[in-house]
Amino acid sequence: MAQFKEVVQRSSLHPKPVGLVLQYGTSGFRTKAEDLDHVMFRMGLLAVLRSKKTKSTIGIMVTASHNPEEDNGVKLVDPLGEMLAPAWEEYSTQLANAEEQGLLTALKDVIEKEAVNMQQEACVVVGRDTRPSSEKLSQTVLDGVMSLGGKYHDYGLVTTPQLHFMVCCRNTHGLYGTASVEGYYQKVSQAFVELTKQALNRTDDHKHLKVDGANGIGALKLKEMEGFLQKELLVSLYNDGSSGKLNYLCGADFVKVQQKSPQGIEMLAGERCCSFDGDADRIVYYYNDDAGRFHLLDGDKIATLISTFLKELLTKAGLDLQIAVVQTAYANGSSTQYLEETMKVQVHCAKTGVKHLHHKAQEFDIGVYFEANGHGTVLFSKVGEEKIKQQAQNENAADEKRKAAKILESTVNLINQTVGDAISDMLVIEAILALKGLAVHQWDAMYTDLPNRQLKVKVADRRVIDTADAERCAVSPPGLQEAINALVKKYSLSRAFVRPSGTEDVVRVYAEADTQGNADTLAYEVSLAVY
Ligand code: 16G
Ligand code: ZN
Repeated sequence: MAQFKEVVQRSSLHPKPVGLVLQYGTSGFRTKAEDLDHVMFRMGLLAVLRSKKTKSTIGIMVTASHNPEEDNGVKLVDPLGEMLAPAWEEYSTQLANAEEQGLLTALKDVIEKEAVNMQQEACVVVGRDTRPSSEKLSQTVLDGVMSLGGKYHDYGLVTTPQLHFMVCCRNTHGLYGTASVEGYYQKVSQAFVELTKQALNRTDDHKHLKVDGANGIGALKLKEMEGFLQKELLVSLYNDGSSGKLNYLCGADFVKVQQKSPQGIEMLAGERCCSFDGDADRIVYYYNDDAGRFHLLDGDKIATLISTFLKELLTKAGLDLQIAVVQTAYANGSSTQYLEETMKVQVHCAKTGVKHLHHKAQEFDIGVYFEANGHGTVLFSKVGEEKIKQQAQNENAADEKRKAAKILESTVNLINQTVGDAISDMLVIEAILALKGLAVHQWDAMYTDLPNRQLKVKVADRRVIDTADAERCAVSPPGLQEAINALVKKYSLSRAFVRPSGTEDVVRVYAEADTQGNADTLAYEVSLAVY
């Protein structure tokens, strides 16, 4: 077919390095930018097939998130803004790894297996982060899309969650919002302003927030958005990309891993600060106390703040909706205990990786999910959203109840339900702190994190480790879990687990215990048991 002739011709402009093998992992493909040209072209092809198959617009985001500037990556976004379906992750891997002469066979294989109707129209939308390599790589994606006759729209520089938002808007015919960057700013900022206008006695001091933009796309987009926020938030932006290098000594991942403030930000005692990651789908907060001690408020603290706020509002609004928090094994034990025992919120544990948490959170009327690293959001079921809307307009309900339901309604509009979103999460947090009149140290004081330690261990083959129970139990190699159990028993308030990384060739070890010394020792002892 003429269609495929074009694919072959154009593919020769994006040759695959012979022998290079990559895998569509938890965050799509990610490696050195110079090794990704063929992958981009082929993901353009695959997105066209996925679009034909789903009869919907599909998204492609060119980013390597918190990785170093020299890296890049690519992820496909499914019709409602969710992560790509697992079977298609497989196809992505097969297509990316086919040698040049096998490309058509691999492509036709997908068409056949999925019974893709090649007459169906296709539409793909593309976005990219600020990496120097991203522009060219996103052009290559478009080349792939065009060579299979797909239509496209190039959103250019956008955050990952903005691209997810666009995909969802396009496939829900505007119900979720207007599929433009401006539409995103309007929807989110309107909800934010509605919420913060109801916070009493808010001074400029309360409105002030220091943001570390990781020298990335989030900084750029936050600047664009500022005008929409009607001075309800006063942002001082650091690491805005004007001079520093992307993710270098800054950003959410740096702050979370190093447990210290990013370079370039000056923190006065008690000042609220936050960091985005390189594609603005993660956020962590932090502050220095009066003694100059650094305090991190990670995804667990964020989930706790948001779920507590929502639960209180549900009670006030007289709404009987089921709320749950989804965490991973990395969630600090104190957060789980606080949620279950003090807040009486049900908590579930999912495997690491956004798609697992997202999937679990969909089971509830309101599902709050966050990874400790700061990636997360809140999902509302159709029924849940509907009940909230009805109560907000219910003339027969008491004022108090209606008011609480209205706050819930604005919160729903403020949240990007497609994926974790640093900008939207930041505004949710700021609105909650404003409405509850909480200073950052009061939020922090909801519970105290148990000391913990993470280590990576290099092993010959990390795949020999197999886990169960949302990665909290090692089922192979034999004897490993027993060894971990015996080590954990030596300490109090202790817990430890190991899991093979999905993004690096290492085994990750996590341990927590009553003191930092004990957490460190336990992590070290467990890492020895892994060898
Ligand atoms: C990916 C995941 C992130 C997870 C991390 C774990 C997405 C979009 N991203 O970056 O959620 O925390 O992998 O990495 O799912 P690891 O398997 O190397 O520990
Ligand atoms: Zn990211």
